[in-house]
Amino acid sequence: MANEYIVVGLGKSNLAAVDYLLGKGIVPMVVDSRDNPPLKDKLPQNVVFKSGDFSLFTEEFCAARTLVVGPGVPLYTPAIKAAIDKGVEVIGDIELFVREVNEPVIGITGANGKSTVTTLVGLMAKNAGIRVGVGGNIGVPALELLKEPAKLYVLELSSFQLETTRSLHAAGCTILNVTEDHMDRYEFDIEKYAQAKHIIYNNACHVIYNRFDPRTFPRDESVARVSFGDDEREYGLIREAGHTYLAKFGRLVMDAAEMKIAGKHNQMNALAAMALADVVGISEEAQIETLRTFTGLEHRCQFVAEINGVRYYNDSKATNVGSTLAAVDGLASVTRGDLYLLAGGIGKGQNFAPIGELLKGRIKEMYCFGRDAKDLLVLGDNAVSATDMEDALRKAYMNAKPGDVVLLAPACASMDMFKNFEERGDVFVSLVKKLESEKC
Ligand code: UMA
Ligand code: ADP
Repeated sequence: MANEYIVVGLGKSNLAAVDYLLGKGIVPMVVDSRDNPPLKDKLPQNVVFKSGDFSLFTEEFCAARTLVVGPGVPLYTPAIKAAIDKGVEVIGDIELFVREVNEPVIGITGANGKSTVTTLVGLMAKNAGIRVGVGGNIGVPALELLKEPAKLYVLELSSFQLETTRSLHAAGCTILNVTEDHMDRYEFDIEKYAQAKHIIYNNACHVIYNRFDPRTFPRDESVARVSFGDDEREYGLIREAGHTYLAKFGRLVMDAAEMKIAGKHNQMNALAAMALADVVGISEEAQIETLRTFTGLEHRCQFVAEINGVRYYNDSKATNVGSTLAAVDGLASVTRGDLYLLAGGIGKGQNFAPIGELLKGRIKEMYCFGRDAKDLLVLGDNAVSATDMEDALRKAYMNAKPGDVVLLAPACASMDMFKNFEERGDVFVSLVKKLESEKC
């Protein structure tokens, strides 16, 4: 007999999906392309697990009622595509989640800033006394949030997750920005990546978009919308007497200098978070309190140490070119001398040319390591090869003078040399600390 439900790819979101389906009395079959995916041991005994290239399962996929596909598995995988062509329902964990909950959902996507804005909105709700669940791409699978029912859900949504979601009716949602990332999953076409992100706006009550990034503009004329951006309109910035204020429709809300997270990109993140908070009625008092106290997430332009007058920053979460540019820009105010960049890893098919522009002035030297270092090394004579991150750091340490900044903001994914961006950041922090102790 055909398996009604097949869970494709055993990552943490699909482990939560298995748990959820079992709770509904549905016993799915689970397949993974890896022989021993790390979470295999967590599957209950009564769940059949099969491993192997997905092409081996084409017939089973085509005979299923529903495939629940993990975000790490592309929908163009031939066996999945065959099932789609046969009319099999293909969904992901977010679709299961939004079908289940009746409470308002806020959805946040974008190439960069998702985790920061998701965290800010979650904290704003919490500070306003609202029982809130925060999850999605940020790391806590959405279905796990059902264990502690909330009155409001704030979800970070990746383009991969949105591709398998169709029933989201967000109370408020945003595409923060669209710059190149995951190009290898989107036929090297940024418009295809943008299209996946636009799924978040379908049937939304309120859309928040970036008025300086046309790729984020809602394409449905009838949807209620409000924008954020770096001018005085709507949610914007007003500059007065040497100060920059976060403002709503021309009204000053708070001095941006009161925020602990720096850089213009974080001012944009704050504006987007306030706009989202407003659509679900989170008090302005809670919004301001959150923006005043939030010190930023780990691995995002995190200050690590000052050694011999040189400041070291960990921005391991900069996994694409846009985020590296934002990090360099954001650190401009603390860089009294030169900036040295550590970059490299898996390039995901991005165009690195904007980093080449920075090498003409803003960046003194860039030390390149990892699988796609060769694509960075061609950007300028001041792009220098390093064998690994430790070698890159040593080189920066040797060259930097008091007042300079050394920044890890790799513009690449980490999985060629590390488990994930967190491990990459942790290794960097411990190497910097080692340098600091050697100096003492
Ligand atoms: N994999 C295989 N074979 C399979 C299935 C998966 O090799 O059969 C690999 C994938 O290629 C991937 C890993 O296993 O490298 C895990 O993939 P998954 O889709 O099962 O992922 P989960 O563990 O469920 O984690 C996912 C998100 N991962 C991805 O989108 C790749 C996590 O985002 C997210 O936190 C989690 O769900 C909870 O919702 C991570 C991420 O890198 C942080 N996201 C991308 C990004 O932010 O740029 C989109
Ligand atoms: P995401 O979850 O989308 O990866 P994060 O909030 O984790 O975003 O930030 C990742 C990195 O992206 C940050 O360290 C910073 O360098 C950069 N960044 C954050 N917000 C923005 C933004 N609004 N625009 C461009 N880059 C940003």
